[in-house]
Amino acid sequence: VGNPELQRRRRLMWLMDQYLKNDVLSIQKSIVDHVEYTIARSRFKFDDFEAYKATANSVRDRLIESWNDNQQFHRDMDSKRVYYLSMEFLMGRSLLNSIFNLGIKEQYAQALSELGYNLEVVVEQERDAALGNGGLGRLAACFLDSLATMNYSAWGYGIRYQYGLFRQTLQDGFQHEQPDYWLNVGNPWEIERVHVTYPISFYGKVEEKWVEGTKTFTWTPDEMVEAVAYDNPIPGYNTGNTINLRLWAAKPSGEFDLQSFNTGDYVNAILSKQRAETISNVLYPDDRTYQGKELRLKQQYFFVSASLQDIMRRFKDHHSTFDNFADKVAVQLNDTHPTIGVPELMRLLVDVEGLQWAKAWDITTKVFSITIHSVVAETLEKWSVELLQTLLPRHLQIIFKINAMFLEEVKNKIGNDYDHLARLSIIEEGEKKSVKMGSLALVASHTVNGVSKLHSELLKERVFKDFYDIFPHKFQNKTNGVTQRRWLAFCNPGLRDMLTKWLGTEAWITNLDLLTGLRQYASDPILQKEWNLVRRHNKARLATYIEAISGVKVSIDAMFDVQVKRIHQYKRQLLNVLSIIHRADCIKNMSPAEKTKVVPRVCIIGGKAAPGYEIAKKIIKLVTTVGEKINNDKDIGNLLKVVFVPDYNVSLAELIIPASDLSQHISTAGNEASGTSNMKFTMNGCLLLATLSGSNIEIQKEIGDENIFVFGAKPEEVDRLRAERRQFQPPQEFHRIIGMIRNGKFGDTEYFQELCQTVDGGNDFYLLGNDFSSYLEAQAAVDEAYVDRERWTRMSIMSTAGSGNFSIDRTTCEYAENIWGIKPCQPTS
Ligand code: Z15
Repeated sequence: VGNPELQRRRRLMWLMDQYLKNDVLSIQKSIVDHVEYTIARSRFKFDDFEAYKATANSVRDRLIESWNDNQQFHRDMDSKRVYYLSMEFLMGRSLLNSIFNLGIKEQYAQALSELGYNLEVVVEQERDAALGNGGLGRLAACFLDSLATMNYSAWGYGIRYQYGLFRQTLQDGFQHEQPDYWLNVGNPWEIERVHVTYPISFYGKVEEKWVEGTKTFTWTPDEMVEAVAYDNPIPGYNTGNTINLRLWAAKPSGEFDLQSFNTGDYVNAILSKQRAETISNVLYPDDRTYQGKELRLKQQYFFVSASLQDIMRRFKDHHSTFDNFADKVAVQLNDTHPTIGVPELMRLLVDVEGLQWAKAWDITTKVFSITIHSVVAETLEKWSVELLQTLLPRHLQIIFKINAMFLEEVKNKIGNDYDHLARLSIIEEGEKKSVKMGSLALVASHTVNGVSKLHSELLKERVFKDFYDIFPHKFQNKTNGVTQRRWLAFCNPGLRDMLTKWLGTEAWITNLDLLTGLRQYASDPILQKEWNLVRRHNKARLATYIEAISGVKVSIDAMFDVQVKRIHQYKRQLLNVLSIIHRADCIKNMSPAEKTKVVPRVCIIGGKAAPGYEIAKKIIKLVTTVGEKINNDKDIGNLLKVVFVPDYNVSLAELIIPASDLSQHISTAGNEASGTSNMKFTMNGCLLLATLSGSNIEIQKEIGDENIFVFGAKPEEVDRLRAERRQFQPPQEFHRIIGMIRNGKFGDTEYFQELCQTVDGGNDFYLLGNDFSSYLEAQAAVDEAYVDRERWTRMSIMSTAGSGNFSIDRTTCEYAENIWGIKPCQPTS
């Protein structure tokens, strides 16, 4: 009584009791309120899209509650947190994910249905958040789901691109790129933090001054922009833990450059400030070829600097010195893209906070760790010294100093062997000097990891061999995983319910190893029957979609043979097409009696080619022309259909993966760092046709040799085969098929020449000719297995049953324990 603060709190608590309950009526009320008050439509008349918006907003309210609780809890606990820095987060849709993880899906379904809307239809209204290219970006998204679900303290940091990955359309069978201006329909999932902003500087010059006996550096930039925070709540499954994905948008800086407003050219001054926004405008659609574009480096520095300033500000709220910064902060670099964070943290600690270099370096090396996703050193980024000198002059100085101190240290170990030192040097000498970002990250990180067992070995033996020799303790393996929440539980509801029924528990949703419990029923006719029923249902859904987009009618009795991933030479979609042509050709030469023995197939291919990647675009055109020809061939009929699914993205993957019988992961051995869709397919009971690359090898080990179709060269043979490829004689069929393409069987003689040349003996870098026979044999083995329904179904069940190891929760735990040093913790109430 009489304590106003207490009364105020009581009042607030009482009010909390009045809203945001999760019964159907409360949810209904909140949806309708949002229709009326947030999107300002009439509650008596709103369409499916408006229903989505209102529903999303009502879910958002609930997310914000748990987000706030979570932030408060970790502030109070002062727990160590991991910050996952990534240029890409390929999130896909959020609505189903959110209500599923919050455990309120049934209530929402009923609430909407009573209002005359169908949850499944409403969910489809959402645009994908496509802030990533492929595997690397989707992995980041899976990590967030897992970190939240397992109650870790974690944040993601990235860029709020206005344009996500381009949308792919087909015109006359050619890929065309459409801008993905995804924010123009509004984004209910983000919370704009207009007051969380940081200045980000570029260009200018550095001055050295002696202050009280120490040299200090003052960077006077020429350009300054502001980074504004947008928070995206990430709810864990069946836990109150909602973590944060903070994305930065570039805005003109408020204060800087005021003098230009006195020049009289007011309008142009405004327009030039507006250019700041270009920094966060667009996601680069080719993640693997390093182009050396200034804007890309600006993007990297922009988001990394904002994130580090933010992390340090938060740390300073609780601590007066940086002594135990590394006890509270772990920063994971997702590939080399955020590596400029190394000199940036040094700059912030030394130039801004006034720490000694040695102290700052000690902190830096305890904070950073890096994941490498590529197989060959050539794809690691190198920024020219010239560009760095212009754009980030102070950082270049810091990099030089890091390198000098590092080389001094290694000289003590390896002596003055110049070539050896040159290989270790962070600076690549030569006509055009450049900074090797991988080396910089490695020198500054306490740990570096690859993404599958084989890949991590390759890093030690090849990519970073010289570093492995001096820093063997830094190297680890962390085999990738995927979240079984999105990739099983809610993209495949039929299988989800069946698993829960047969295992007698839902616990597999957070403990995927429990799936091994299925093994004992793999031959059970009742499970087999139910299994195939669910699979047929999923296939029917996909067949409907395929007919709608392409007009091609496909039978769900046919085997759905799928290859969906970015189009790239090393992934060898061309090998797939060649065998499709071969199959068509065989069928055409068959007698009617022989034809009755053919296993009908629907070959589904999808994926985007980087806009400047001509060969990849030609592969797409080849798929579509081959499809056109085969699909209309009366001799072939329903025995073979070929469909290119345009605009492959996260949402389409959710439709395609549960409906696939066979999926292809056929990169040249050792050339795929890990692969993650292979794990999604396996979980969903799809069989793999695979080479010995990345995580295929580990999948084979888990599910057993008899449940996977493996072919092709061994990883350790690839170097030799490449060296000898000029002498290699590919089989007759291979030449014949290439000849068919060359001679215009699929039109466009001219256009496909360059593509055909890539597999000419001396050129065939990815060894298509070499692996062709073995590939055809594996394809025959697939057909043979498919006709034995009992056997195929058992293989399918065994795939799902053996996929437990590929839950990202396993991966996350390994990072947490062996790299980040963080433990799960959760509010007790
Ligand atoms: C990317 O998506 C991957 C590697 C890269 O170097 C870049 Cl720049 C982008 C992929 C790998 O190709 C794939 O094998 C791996 O599963 C994925 O990253 C996640 O680690």
